[in-house]
Amino acid sequence: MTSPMPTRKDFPEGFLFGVSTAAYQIEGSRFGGAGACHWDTFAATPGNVTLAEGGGVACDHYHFWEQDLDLIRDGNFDAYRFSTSWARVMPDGVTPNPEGLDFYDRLVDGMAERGLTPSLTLYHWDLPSDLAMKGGWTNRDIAPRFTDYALAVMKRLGDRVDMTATLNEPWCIAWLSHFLGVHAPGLRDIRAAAHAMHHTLLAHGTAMAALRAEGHDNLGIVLNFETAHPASRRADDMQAALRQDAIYNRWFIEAVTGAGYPAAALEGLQPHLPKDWQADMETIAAPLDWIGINHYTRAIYRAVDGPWPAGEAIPGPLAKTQLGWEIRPDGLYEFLMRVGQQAKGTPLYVTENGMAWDDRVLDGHVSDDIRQAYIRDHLAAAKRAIDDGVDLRGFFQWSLLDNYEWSHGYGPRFGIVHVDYETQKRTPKGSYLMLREALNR
Ligand code: IFM
Repeated sequence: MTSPMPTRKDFPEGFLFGVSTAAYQIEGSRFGGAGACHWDTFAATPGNVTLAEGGGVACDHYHFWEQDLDLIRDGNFDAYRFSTSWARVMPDGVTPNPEGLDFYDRLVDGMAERGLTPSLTLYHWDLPSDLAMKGGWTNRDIAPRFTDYALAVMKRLGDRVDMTATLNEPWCIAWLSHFLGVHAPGLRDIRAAAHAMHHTLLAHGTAMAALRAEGHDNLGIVLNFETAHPASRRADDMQAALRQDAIYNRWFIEAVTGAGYPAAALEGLQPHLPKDWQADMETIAAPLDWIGINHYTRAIYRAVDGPWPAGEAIPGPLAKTQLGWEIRPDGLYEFLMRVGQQAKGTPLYVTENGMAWDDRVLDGHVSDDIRQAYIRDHLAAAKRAIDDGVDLRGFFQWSLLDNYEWSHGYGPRFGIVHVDYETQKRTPKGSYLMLREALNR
């Protein structure tokens, strides 16, 4: 049984309903003078990405952006969460590309013309290759480089964007990419991972201070959270789940809210962290105006033999999405309550939530009943958290469009709007029509 669809009037006055995207996943990295980024080369390396697909063309949003903004406006959404591509704004990582900044200028003006609130994310994973070659997130120098980039973007757009996040999902930037090796640069090395776990946060804190010094406000960070349940009540399985929770769900939120790194993660990571990391913790705990929560699924962990943090995810019993991710809306409620406590006084946003399905266009329509149920249940979970006292200010669907799903290529379809990648035709799915009706102003 699924929840009835909440409507706009079930949420507090001024609550922002939006959609989210990310530059590399939709724009087309070969257009507009963008430089190479580490995803271009990661994808071009055999074995990393399904069909070795990259973001060269993607949804060609670089040319279709007006039509895409029209879709957001016509869906009765209030806000658009987008990211700027570092490799488009600074093709070599340091030198501004006026053509790239002009593109985002037009995009933000286009939002204003359509009455949409712009929510900017400065880094959603397209690291310029020249910086990747210098060690990327494993090199401490990334903090000043990222800060310069953030300042350049905000100098141009800061007068018109309403809210700005430094990083999207530092767990993915650091752990998924340097320990699990699933995302660019595809490393599997605990020292590289520990350095990236620290340097993402150092870059965030350094940029926050610099942006504030320039008078920018409404600054935050977007973190992803995934429930980690133990496979059994056995002590070693419980330990594996707790370690996973510490690395995934505690490391970043505790550091940015001033609680430091959790002991359950330091136990294994401390020997591999950069020297004198403790001296950076104050910078990392820069005051936040808001926190973004991305939530999709839960995972079940069991202990395995091997060096720290030894544990592996096993399939769970719940209904699953196209990617095999379990559907569990209670997890969203639980994390909203948990982060609401950890960051008391800081407004929260659900900055991403959605699901992949193998959607097809039939007679001009895309029926995605399973996504409609997913959206209803997750909006109901968010409403429950608000009713229970959480200061939640908005909810962004992932994603506006079907798009490039990183190492899975173009197979998984997360959009509420279907994209035909041959013709670039956009077809609103049933979920888009359901939301349009529920958000009717
Ligand atoms: O597509 C991604 C997005 O880039 C970051 N958050 C999770 C989404 C689905 O995997």
